[in-house]
Amino acid sequence: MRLHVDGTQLKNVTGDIVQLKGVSSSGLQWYPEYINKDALQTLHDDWKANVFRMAMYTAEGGFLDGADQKKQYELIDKGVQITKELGMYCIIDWHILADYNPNDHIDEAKKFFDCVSKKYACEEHVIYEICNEPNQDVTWEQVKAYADIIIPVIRANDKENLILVGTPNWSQDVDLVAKNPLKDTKNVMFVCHFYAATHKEKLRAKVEEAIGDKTPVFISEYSICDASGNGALDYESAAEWVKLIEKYHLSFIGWNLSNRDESSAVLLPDCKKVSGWTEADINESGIWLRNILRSH
Ligand code: IDC
Repeated sequence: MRLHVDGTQLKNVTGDIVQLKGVSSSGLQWYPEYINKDALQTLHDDWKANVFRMAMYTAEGGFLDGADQKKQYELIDKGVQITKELGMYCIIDWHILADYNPNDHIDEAKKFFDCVSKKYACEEHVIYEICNEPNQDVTWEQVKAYADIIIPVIRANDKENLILVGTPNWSQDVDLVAKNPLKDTKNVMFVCHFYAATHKEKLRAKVEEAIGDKTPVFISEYSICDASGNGALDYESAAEWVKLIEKYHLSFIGWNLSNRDESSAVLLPDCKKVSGWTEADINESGIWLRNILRSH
């Protein structure tokens, strides 16, 4: 179960390359009901997912904006326990977005990651994602300053588990990482997100540049619609992304497990089931995602 980063690759203890593939929750503050054993079992058994990402929004009614923090911690606990039972990995995602500069809530982030890394230090399947998508004018230097504080907080409790670091420009600028490396890069990977109808050759070139510079890249969020999480699906662009994913054995996680009325939601808006979905319950992007997961 234990993972480590070797060069640009994620590996297991025997040194085999590991490709994590799975699904991300939507905002935990909006859709807590999908954090249940049967749902994750469906993703594991039927979708062939080996990782589940828990997107804990900080703003928009999330952890730092009115959500009951105890309940958010309990949900994470539940997800950690269920994924362990199922032999899956899980990602605890500090989902900054509207609150775009991770440094604005660094004290709260320190407290949060100190708490979860203490709790889950012995859980080899837990992965920490310390800032979903820095955006607006936030620079790599600002993200680095944040990461250079949060990573030691985690490492004081948990020496090994994988840590994912979001990159500037809504987690696209992975090419900047090598120009000014973090202080501690052990078992750290850098996040690229793509939405296939919006992000194409230019972003794929950044990923290739980053990997060429020895930066380990992890795709913790993507969809085949546009960057709003909605709009038409772009199968052609998505196929190019799949080629890149295969070429570098990149880990990849589809956005998002919900029945929200948007094309990135993998369930149909009128699907009320919280597990055990059949093809009749799944949205077009979900059908594509499930096929991709099942064939990798
Ligand atoms: C979107 C959700 C949408 C929600 C919106 C604002 O799909 O329902 O209203 O957030 O909170 C991201 C973000 C992710 C976004 C997604 C689509 O990480 O939170 O989810 N997206 O816009 N980055 C690029 C796209």
